[in-house]
Amino acid sequence: MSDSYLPKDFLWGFATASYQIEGAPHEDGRADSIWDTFTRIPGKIADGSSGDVACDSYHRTDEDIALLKQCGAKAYRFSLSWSRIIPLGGRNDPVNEKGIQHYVKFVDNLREAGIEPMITLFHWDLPDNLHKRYGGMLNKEEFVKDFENYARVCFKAFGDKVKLWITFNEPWCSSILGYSTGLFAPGRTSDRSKSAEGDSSTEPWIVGHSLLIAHGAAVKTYREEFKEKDGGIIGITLNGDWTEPWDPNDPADVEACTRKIEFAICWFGDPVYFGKYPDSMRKQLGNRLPEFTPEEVALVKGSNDFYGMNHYCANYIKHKDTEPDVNDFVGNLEILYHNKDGEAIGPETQSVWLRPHPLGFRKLIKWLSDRYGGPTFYVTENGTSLKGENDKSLEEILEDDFRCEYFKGYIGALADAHAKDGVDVRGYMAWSLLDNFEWAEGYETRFGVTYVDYTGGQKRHPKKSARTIGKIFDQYIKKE
Ligand code: GBH
Repeated sequence: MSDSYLPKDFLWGFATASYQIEGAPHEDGRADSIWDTFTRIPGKIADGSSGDVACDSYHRTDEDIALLKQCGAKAYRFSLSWSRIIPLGGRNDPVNEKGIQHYVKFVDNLREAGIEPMITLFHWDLPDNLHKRYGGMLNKEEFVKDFENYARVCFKAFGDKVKLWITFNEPWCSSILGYSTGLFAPGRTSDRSKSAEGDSSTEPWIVGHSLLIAHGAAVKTYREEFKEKDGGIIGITLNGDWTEPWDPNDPADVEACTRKIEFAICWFGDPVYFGKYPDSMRKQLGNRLPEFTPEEVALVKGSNDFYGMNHYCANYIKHKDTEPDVNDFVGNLEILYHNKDGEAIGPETQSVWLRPHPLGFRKLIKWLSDRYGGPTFYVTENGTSLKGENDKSLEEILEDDFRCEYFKGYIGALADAHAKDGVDVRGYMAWSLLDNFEWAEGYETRFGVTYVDYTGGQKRHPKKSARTIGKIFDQYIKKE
């Protein structure tokens, strides 16, 4: 055991997202989100599934809270379904009291169980009507006003009970996977073999800009109208992997590592902390990357009370000598799982992109802490799938030692970042409380510390990792 530690009042728990767990898509007045319509398009989801039932968590809030308690969780990060709260989405559309009441009760029950709620306003499930009505996230003017209105409705309804707020989960995914590769809703791309519409040379950058301004607008509203009374904090959650050079002796690979992080993370982090996009992005994308007006800089710069960090893995990076393609979004480089000497960055999991490399967590959080002047961090997601898990017997699945080792490695690395590198980190949410609808991968990939028996009455079976996380934190969190 290392001598590293985490602070006394460290908040740890689990994370989920509405569309991935709730089901009940047409209950109590909910309308379609872009994920409801996207999953109906043949070929978009690996197993042809959707979130129609998912973990049925809409009807099983008591069971989910009981699980959290059993794990010893101190906090729970979940997202609100905008489509339950304002089914048609817009600022002039009706607010759905039943949707609000569902979450009020849920938040009350969490608090009664001694579990601190952390709310994500937007985890990708945009009301479909806004997408159809005016182009959704592509339409900055309309989208920013509608998101700001939705955020205010939520602050009003839950602000007295909820002290931790996240505006957007992983804007990179909404922008790139939704508007460049088309792997995620709404599935736009300029590649006509994948979709009939879109222009991936411009749209992802426009969408990213809309999300940043909408984040800034919601934070301004919180600070002006709620913060003093409710005393909470608000930030944005950014995803990003660590990078190691394919050839550490090649300065071009070393430089490409930084560029990769700038394209993946600083695209959003730099505007929030510095009020501008990274130079490397401006250089490659030119005027395809929107400019901030002075009013927008004022909204976005300084808009984080904390940095929400989602982190899963690391990659090797190899530079490219060729001119960047107009559809490139990674920074004109190759992302690899092996280095020059053939060494793997980490073992395989069920997710092609996810190779565990715990030391990368410590390095990345320190790197971000240095770049952004030592902000407070909340780790809002961290976890792993496990190769072949879905094909194993229940008995084997429940002994998920690989996932336990993952959490030991990553939480240990976080404690090192805190105790040895001086990073100000105050919370950690494991992804995820439950196996759930893993977006384009459907139900075949499982990330839960709890096994969900989708065909066996949705029964929940805690895996070994569900019990292990609490023990790990017990070792690291200072007692006094
Ligand atoms: C998180 O994103 C999400 O917030 C969460 O909802 C999800 O369930 C969890 O990951 C597990 O996947 O499609 O090959 O181009 C993590 C960051 C970034 C990981 C995009 C997958 C897509 C790789 N994600 N990445 S690919």
